[in-house]
Amino acid sequence: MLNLVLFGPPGAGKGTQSQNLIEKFGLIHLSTGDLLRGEISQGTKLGLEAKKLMDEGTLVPDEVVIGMISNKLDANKDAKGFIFDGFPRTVAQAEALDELLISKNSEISGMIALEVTDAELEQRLLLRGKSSGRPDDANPEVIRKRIKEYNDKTAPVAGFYKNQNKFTSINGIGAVEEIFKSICNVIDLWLV
Ligand code: B4P
Repeated sequence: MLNLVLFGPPGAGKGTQSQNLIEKFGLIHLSTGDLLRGEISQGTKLGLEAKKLMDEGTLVPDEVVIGMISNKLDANKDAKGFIFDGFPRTVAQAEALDELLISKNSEISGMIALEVTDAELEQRLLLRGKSSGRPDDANPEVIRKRIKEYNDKTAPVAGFYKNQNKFTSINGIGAVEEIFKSICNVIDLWLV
């Protein structure tokens, strides 16, 4: 089973690369950002609570996102594997994910981190904000808050996978197809 954690700061290209990867490897895409936005558009209680935090660039509580992922794993028992996009975003989420997978006789194959400079991230998110309608992309202050949340709470997750010898970092700046090739080269090594 191929279980990939696609990692990187907001706007690094995790969602963009996931779209190509699900096609090539037949994986289920689990994006906590997309799942939360789905709750918001359906107007659920969870969505209403998450919206306030997301609009200001703050992470949603661990138990909320862990619960969503747990439900999705249960609902896709026959999957060939998963791409975890935007999850885990804290060390507590990474520990919970390991436990969930162990209980299903599975494990993370590896993490691939997309390296992108803060200046490039800000530019990409502001550009997307012009057309996406996402409140968290439209405002430079919120974008900086998201990058700070990443540096404070999410960056340590890389260490969690480094300790397990499951961490690879690649350059996330350049043409989308070139970055996709670099990711595939790493996955091919795992599949040997
Ligand atoms: P996410 O939805 O995960 O949003 P993201 O980090 O902005 O996305 P991504 O890195 O996927 O960027 P993309 O490919 O779209 O999170 C949003 C919020 O949800 C968080 O702030 C948080 O509040 C909450 N949340 C989500 N998961 C959580 C969790 N686990 N725990 C707690 N809270 C959680 O790319 C961005 C832009 O760059 C696009 O416009 C794209 O076209 C462009 N781009 C991509 N690759 C490019 C390239 N190579 N060159 C130029 N542009 C490129």
